[in-house]
Amino acid sequence: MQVSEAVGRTLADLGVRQAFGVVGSGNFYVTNALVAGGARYVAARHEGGAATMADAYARMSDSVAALTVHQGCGLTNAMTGIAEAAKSRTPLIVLAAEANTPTSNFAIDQAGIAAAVGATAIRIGSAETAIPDAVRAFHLARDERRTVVLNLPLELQRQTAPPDAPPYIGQTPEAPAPAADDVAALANLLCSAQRPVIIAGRGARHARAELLALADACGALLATSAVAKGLFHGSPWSLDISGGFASPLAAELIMDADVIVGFGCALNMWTMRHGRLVGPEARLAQVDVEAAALGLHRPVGLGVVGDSASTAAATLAAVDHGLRGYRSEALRKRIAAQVRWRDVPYEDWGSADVIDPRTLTIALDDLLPAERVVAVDSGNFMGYPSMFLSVPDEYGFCFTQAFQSIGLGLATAIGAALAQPDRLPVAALGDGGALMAAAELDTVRRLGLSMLIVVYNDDAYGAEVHHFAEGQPLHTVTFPDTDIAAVGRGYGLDALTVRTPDDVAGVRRWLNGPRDRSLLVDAKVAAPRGSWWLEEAFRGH
Ligand SMILES: Cc1ncc(C[n+]2csc(CCOP(=O)(O)OP(=O)(O)O)c2C)c(N)n1
Repeated sequence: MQVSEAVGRTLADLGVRQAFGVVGSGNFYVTNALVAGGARYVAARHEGGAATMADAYARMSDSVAALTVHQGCGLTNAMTGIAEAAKSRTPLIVLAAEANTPTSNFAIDQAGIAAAVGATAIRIGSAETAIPDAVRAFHLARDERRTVVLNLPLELQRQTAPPDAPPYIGQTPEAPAPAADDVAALANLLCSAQRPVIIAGRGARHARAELLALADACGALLATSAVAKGLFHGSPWSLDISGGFASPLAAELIMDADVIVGFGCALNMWTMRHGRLVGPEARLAQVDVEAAALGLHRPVGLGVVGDSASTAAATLAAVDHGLRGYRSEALRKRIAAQVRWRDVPYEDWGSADVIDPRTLTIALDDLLPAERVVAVDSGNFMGYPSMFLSVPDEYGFCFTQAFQSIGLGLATAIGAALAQPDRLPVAALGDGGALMAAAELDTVRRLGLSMLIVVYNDDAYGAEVHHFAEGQPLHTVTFPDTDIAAVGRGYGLDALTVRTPDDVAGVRRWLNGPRDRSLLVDAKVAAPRGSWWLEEAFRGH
């Protein structure tokens, strides 16, 4: 078997089921070998899109995904998405062909650029080590949650790899169990709290049941970081997202907490609003599988190394049960009536020409089936879908924002749609992010997805206009009106221009079927001022 074939087959045997990429001469064979081994391959129209599709697929399927790219320029095109995946600790394998002759036009320092964005670089060292190298890449991705760039030197690819034993798959090693002293300290902290709040992050997405039980025992309220939105959906004690997207009531209750425990959550500036959500008397604790994560973003009085689910379960066994904590019947009613953003009164900015983005998003929340997966791009608009659309669980929201790049939202929605095929995929984009990634509208059509793409179109880089302009001329960040609905039709999608609440009826008609094509909504949105959450978030940007 040739090296390229052996690598593709090995990864497929290890369980890589989904790959995305752009095929060129150098990654042709390895991609075909992956497919021959049983993986599905999706051809994106740009490597940047392919990288984020793979990232989102991995996040929403809890599996290792693959990205396959041509040597040199294929990899550089993918770098923004790779950086996002690496910062998010997404288990992803980037199969990157590599030109090793310095005079090749494609030659660059691939290990160097991978390392520069926080990915782990591995090279197939020889034909003899091809299979063990591929196995190592897989284990680094799955077990250490690394984004691994596996470089495949061109001159090795056609050599013969010696047959090797079938790859050892094994289980992901057990996450560390918390130390007994730490569990006792955490239990004491929670038992002593009058108003405890548990905040779950990405690292606790698997720990819903354990955290709900622990919160019930000690009377805690529950919130998530943005990437874990949906985790506590359905609990009457859920405050939804903690941070800039928190509703006024959620923010008030978190600020009043006397104990905050982050499970698998960095408690970073976004989740804690630069610390403003931490009251002066609040005691903080943090649980994470990695010691280095404890206290990294803000000091914590108690740091526990441990897996979120097993730590929550062990702590449950150690706390007194039936504590009242933060909970009361009056508070339950207040949360039910006020915690959702859509229940917060606002003055509508709409006119005959433009729709208020809140009115639009609330109307969509009413229309769309509950079983949905929402992907959000970056920009001034981004809070509207994040705050006004509810999602059924932690697989209902895919937030590729660790690198704060615009242009990742559409590819995120594609990857999430394939990982959650029974849900309605919703891509929420700004006009800037949508046009940056428009090539992937072709991928949406080709895959036959039934996706709702909502473009919050203010004909501007609204984030810059509202948050950074400070008296600057605006011609570098504003654009003439663009008919993005026509762009969508050009790619073979259904499309609709929305200016008023009545126009949203077109979405209902599409939902009623046959939905054989995706629908792009070009929503001409009112943006008389910047979004309040970014005003706050960008202080000290
Ligand atoms: C790749 C990249 N380029 C530039 C930026 C800076 N930036 C942040 S938000 C933004 C504007 C986005 O515009 P749009 O998608 O229309 O959303 P809006 O802010 O108007 O709601 C820009 C250019 C970025 N974050 N990422």
